[in-house]
Amino acid sequence: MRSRPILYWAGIVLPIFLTRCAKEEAKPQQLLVNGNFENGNTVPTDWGYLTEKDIYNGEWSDKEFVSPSKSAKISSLKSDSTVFSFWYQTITDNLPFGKDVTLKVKIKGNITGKGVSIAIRTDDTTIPSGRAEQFITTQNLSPITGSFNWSEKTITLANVKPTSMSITVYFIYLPKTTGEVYFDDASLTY
Ligand SMILES: [Ca+2]
Repeated sequence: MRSRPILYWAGIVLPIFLTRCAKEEAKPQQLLVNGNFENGNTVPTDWGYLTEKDIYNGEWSDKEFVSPSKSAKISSLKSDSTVFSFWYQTITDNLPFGKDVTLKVKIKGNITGKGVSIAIRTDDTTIPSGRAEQFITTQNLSPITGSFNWSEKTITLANVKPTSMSITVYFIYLPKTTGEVYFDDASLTY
């Protein structure tokens, strides 16, 4: 049998390849708003910062960033054995039931101790309340601490429950930590 010319095969393989690419481009769907922390007046819009005590400071920083010219910072000069603090955003629209959601964020840090973690939780209420329906964190999987330049961290929560009414993402400054850390260019996709 004579071999087919290359263009023959290109005519079959290329359309399949291009169709695949088009499908890939249809994804991923972005769930976070203001993931680059650029928008806001005195605080970044759509993000919140919470701490139990003021020993940990959350700031909207213009000192360090990946996308110009802002990021979310947490810092502390003093370590505490129980207190933690975090930046967070809660999503209630267009929840991807039954899908896996992946949180990505770029982090730069100069921290000692337990460090930081990133986490995702779902709730059957529109704001996080009581026990999470689902929860996943990098805390014990892959600790983030030390001195490091901008690097992307990621975690995936599998199979969002159809009873979910909200998904919340967290960038957490853990107890027993000192130093400063910056978060930028966050995304939550499925
Ligand atoms: Ca930014």
